[in-house]
Amino acid sequence: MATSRRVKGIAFDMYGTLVDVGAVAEACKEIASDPIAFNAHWRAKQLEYTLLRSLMGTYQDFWRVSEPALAFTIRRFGLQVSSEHRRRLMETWLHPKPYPEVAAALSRLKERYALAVLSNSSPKMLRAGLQHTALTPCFRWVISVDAIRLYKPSPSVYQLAVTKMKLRKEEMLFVSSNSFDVVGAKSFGFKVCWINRTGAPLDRLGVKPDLLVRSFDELAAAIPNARLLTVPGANHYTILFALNPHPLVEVQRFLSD
Ligand code: LAC
Repeated sequence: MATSRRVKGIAFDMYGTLVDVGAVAEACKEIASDPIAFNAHWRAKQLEYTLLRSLMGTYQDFWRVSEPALAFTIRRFGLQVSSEHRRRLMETWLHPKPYPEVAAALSRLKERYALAVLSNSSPKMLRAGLQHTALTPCFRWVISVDAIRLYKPSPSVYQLAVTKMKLRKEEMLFVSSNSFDVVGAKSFGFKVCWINRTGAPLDRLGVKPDLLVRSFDELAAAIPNARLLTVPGANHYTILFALNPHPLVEVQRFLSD
């Protein structure tokens, strides 16, 4: 028999989800002839270093991981970059831009749900980024992996959100635009919404999100009337039932993919 539980809390990834990391690509224009490729490489290296450091048990915070990832990328692209330019590039992480619809959608969601940020980023970067975007008041918790010195997608990180928010796993929705984070959170046991703005393919790791939307507007429209409905045996998918027809169509299309 199906069981359903109301969503009580929502935890959000930060970079690429709440705020636009494309803004970092803008800054890369000053040093690289292909700033998009440069930025993508830097971002991939940053992620790789978080994974490697988690596996090696040699945690350093996200700022300290990002600097050597930048140095590697500069070398990889054969560039000469002054320390002043490097500093400016790093500082773009402290001044991100929120996606345009995020603030209004969070204000709506905040009325009904306890909201948190759960990020691989360091406390200093999170404080600066949330202040810069004026999103700080939207969140009851800002949770950095720094507390446990491990990075997402380690299950310990998702458990940290459960512990801090004092909710059951089943009462939470996790929202991310990053495919690795979507599959990590889903595999931990969260209900997961993937905000896929670009139509990116999902990593093939055997799990899929419960809800697929293209923006925070679609998320905010979908969930106020939603119940999380767990249907045993239905390919282990949990379908987020929404009155708004549009995301539901997307979910059905996605689940049958
Ligand atoms: C986050 C980025 C670093 O967790 O993926 O906010």
